[in-house]
Amino acid sequence: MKTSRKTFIKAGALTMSGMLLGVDKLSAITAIHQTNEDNLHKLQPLGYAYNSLEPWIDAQTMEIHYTKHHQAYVNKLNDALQSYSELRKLSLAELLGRLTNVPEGIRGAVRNNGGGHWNHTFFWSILKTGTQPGTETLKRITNDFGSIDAFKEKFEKAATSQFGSGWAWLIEKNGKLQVIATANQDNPIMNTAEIMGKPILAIDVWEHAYYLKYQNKRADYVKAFWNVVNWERVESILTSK
Ligand code: MN3
Repeated sequence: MKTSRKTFIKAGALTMSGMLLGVDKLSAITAIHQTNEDNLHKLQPLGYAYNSLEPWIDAQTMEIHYTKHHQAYVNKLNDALQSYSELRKLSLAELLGRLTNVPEGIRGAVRNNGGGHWNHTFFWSILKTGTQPGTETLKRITNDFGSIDAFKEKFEKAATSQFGSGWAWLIEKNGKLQVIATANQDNPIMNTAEIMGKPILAIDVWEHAYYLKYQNKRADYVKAFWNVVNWERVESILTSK
């Protein structure tokens, strides 16, 4: 490996120090850390049953999505990092926040699979039935979008109009909320992102996230998503420094 950890961190820190502070804290919340002695990334426990989000997201989709798709991102990320012991010491958020410093030979694999691991870990954490937007969430959304309905409309539009596979996000950037979409497994904590920010909420619009139940009707899945947003978690992310 040509890039030493010190050089790698220094180069990243020059442009990324402010942002990294935020994402490192976020990664602590979502516990995306490789804690074993081999520094391997691991699939985190889902924390709820596969059928918890029925009828809006079906148990079979959840099981395949988590045990097959998500696990595959984790495995391929570990494969890519196999001969890069220094990079394996970094948290996933650190790795993605300094993606441009990752050696070119594995950068694509880290972007796709590290992104896939981070995005899904985050996604599982913001899903729950039966919650309502909190006080701060309502205040911030109303302030930046006009109303909760105006926000939902904007988010749904980003999710349905994302061409092919990708994600729609609610992010915070410079203290303001905004809606963005990313292709494939890209996300707003990557330093290659067009718009970087702190992820507050996200929806996976890859077909594997909805096809078994909704087939080609992505818009129906996106509408149903509002029934499974964990607003308590959104409130906690929004109010965390
Ligand atoms: Mn997915």
